Amino acid sequence: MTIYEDLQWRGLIQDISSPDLIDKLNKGGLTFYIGTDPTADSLHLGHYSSFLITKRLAKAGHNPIILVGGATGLIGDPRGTEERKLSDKEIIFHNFNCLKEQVQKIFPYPVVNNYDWVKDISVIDFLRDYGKFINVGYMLGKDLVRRQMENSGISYAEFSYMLIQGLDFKYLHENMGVDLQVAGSDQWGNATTGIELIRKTTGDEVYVFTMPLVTDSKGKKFGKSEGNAIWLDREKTSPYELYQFLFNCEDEMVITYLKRLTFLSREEIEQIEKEHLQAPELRIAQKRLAREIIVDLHGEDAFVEAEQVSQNLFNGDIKKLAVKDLIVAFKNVPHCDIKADNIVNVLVDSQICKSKREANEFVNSGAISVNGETIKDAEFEINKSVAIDESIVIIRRGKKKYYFCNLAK
Ligand code: 485
Repeated sequence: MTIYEDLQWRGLIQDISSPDLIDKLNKGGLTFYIGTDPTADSLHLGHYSSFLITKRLAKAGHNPIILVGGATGLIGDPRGTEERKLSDKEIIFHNFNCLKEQVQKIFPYPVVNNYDWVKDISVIDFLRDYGKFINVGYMLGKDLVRRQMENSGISYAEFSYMLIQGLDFKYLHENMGVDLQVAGSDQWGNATTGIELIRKTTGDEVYVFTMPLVTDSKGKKFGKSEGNAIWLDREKTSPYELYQFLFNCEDEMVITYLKRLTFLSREEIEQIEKEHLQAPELRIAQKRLAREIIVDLHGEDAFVEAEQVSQNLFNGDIKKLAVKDLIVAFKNVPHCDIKADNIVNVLVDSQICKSKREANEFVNSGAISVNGETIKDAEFEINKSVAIDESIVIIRRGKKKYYFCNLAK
């Protein structure tokens, strides 16, 4: 299988700017770049899925360069919806440093910053050297620009964004031998502006290919849990949380994710697919997806630990869990504040039970557990020595209902 066929099989090709690119991809030896803006201090799972292309193409003999857009981050790429708020320069520079460090850990390739070559371009040179070559009609034809104009209007700054991404391509072509830009499909307009600029100013032919954005079965962007991004920084999204997210991904999408987010071969994925279809409830495919991604991002130990945390929770061994994992694991259960008291009073005060009578019944029938241990004694005292880290009490009522209680100091 050629690299192009492999990319196609993985569902990684949305559009290519010219069919000539197919041969060039299969031959090897291209220098290419992919860019991101430092809008946050960490990349998320969506970025990960796109940036993996660097490793795939590197394996096929190409040379990746990663751009973190210190300049473009100060302007804002039009999203097609509403105008972005400008971020302070300090924040963008801070984010740049965070992303650079993070990217270098995960993707061992040169990182460049477009701020280095954009910051000293004068307005006059910008308009003469770049603006002069790009027709407004061409710019207005770009999908995201049109959509944003129709929605909330677009400022001149965001309208000009594509010119900066275009001049980046030209700069990297002339100074670092870049002949290809790879990006998600939303970047088609920005990336092809570079092709146009380079063709008009140098006569050279350069290439773009875009990848479909990874979505869930309803077409929503993949990599968000309750609207929050799944971050690659383990301080923001712990390996356990990442494990949970991947372990719970949809049966009908998991094979697509294995193709797009791992380096498993076609044979391996087809084998996993067979097993998955026979017994989806075993979550073989989801476990493998979690394993591949977490090991790649955080290492083998982090994966083993995340799996262990899940196992402990499943078995009710709550006391074995670290406080940070407890907080994540019980993020979505009701939270309440409690005072030291006997179990019956605690159950009533926290409204876990409606009345003392009900609380007594639950306790007597063995339906209440505290930090994983069944409590049958109505006089059982909840206090600091019972709480995890002297402050957290996980109460379970019945088989499934959990409550995360903070014990007052
Ligand atoms: O020369 C460039 C300057 C900036 C950029 C790229 C080349 C960044 C680009 N405009 C952008 O906004 N990228 C997104 C980001 O930073 O979050 C995402 C894309 C996605 C994929 C990913 O970056 O929306 O499709 O390309 C890597």
